[in-house]
Amino acid sequence: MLPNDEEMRLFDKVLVANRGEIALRVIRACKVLGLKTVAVYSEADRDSLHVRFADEDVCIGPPAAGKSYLDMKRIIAAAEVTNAGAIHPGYGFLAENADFAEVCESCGLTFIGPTPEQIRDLGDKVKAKEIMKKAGVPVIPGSEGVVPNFETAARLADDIGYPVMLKAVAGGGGKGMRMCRNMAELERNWYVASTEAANSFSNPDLYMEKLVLNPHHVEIQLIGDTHGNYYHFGERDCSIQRRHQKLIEETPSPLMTPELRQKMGEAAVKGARDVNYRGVGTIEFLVDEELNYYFMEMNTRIQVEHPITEEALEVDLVKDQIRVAMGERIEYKQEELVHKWASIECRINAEDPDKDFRPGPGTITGLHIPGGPGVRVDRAVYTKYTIPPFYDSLIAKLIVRARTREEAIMRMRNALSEFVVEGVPTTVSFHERIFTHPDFVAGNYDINFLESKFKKLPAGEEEPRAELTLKRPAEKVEPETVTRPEVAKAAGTSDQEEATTRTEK
Ligand code: MV4
Repeated sequence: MLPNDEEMRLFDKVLVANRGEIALRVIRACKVLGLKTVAVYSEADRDSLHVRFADEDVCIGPPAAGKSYLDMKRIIAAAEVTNAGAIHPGYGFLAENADFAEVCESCGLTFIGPTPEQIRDLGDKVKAKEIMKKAGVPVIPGSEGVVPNFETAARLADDIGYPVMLKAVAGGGGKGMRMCRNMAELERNWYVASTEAANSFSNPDLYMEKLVLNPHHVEIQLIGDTHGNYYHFGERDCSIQRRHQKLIEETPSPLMTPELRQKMGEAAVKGARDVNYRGVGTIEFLVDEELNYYFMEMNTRIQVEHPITEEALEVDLVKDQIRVAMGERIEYKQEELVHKWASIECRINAEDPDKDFRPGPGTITGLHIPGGPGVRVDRAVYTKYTIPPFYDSLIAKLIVRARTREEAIMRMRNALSEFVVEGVPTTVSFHERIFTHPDFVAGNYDINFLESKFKKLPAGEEEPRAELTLKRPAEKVEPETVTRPEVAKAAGTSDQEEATTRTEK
């Protein structure tokens, strides 16, 4: 039953306030929904695919992000001259800028995302923690909000027990965070951390948490519509990170059990419901070796790694996100939102792993994109495309899916071996090393994997290689009999018919 008119946020044209693969991804979802699209681009992106495939395009300025993709006035002006009724922010840039969401709404534009208040509150690390704690979501033991001075910090740390983490309220993504193993380190770090926070974030406030040892970064994908419907789409394990940059994401997590997935999913839905969350969102948790899970942060945007959830559960999250903004009801049955596949994503960046991942922008002189059943490559590059130096270095997201994690790893290895990019350095070879590492293959990793198990080897020393022998998966694995980390085979579908090449062109 459609909601009555005043609830429908009708628009027929969406301005995509982003670039690269996510801009293309949003354009594709808009087309599926019969919506017109407007691309905005900087002079550096004149030859980009998102410009080519949008119905209309507007140049919004010079290459510098601050004068283009981050410039609210230019983006709003582009929406007005093209008569777009909605703006999709993608990820990064202005996607989690509450002021931008507010300006859109005040200009009569639908911001495709949560309300400005939700972006503001859930983007505040301390407020988000308070909201989640009130909703009954487990949070990391620590201070009740900001720690006012060192004396209080010392007393708190004694109560919590070392080691503790000092975190800048305005920090994030690993910035403004310091571990303290004892009082001496706490004293030293207290003054450094608050000065650093004042300088980096113009806010010196710190809060404290017990250190969660050797955790996994496990995030839960959720959605809420404007009719009281909330769902979760299971987890993504994003523990393989380098300097807080995610490199590999997978679902299901090797750590997960059906019981833990249900508990974490329900906690995430409860948190969303308690704030009437609108749109798609992700709640990040730290999960320790005893499978204790703690709220870490909430992301109020569509995330880079959303495709593995789409592939594993056979959903279209970006389409759902836009449908919520149009006022439609999202009608899933939570019990049907289960893994039909295992899915893994590698971020292929134009960076040189042998030169400390130094970005290597430039022209792609040769390109072969892998394919075959269960292979999807979300990208906005093409042969002779020039990767500009002004933005991130993402070339493509290589996503695979298969009925088991083992087979997905095989598919990923093969796809990586097929992936040819000439003219710029890439991280393909680095990913190939990870996908043959015995600990990764065994699912035996946590956030410290790259630092601890992937150290630079002395010259000439060979890395351990894990050979995978594919166990013949059981013909019909019914959901209730799914064991970790097997995934349920969707009843009645055959790999071949389902696993068509899902390469995003
Ligand atoms: C932590 C933690 C351990 N204990 N908090 C990293 C960035 C931001 N998301 C918070 N982070 C962490 N907070 C406590 N109490 C470990 C990390 C952390 C981390 C978390 C997820 C993924 C990768 C990480 C790498 C280093 C540290």
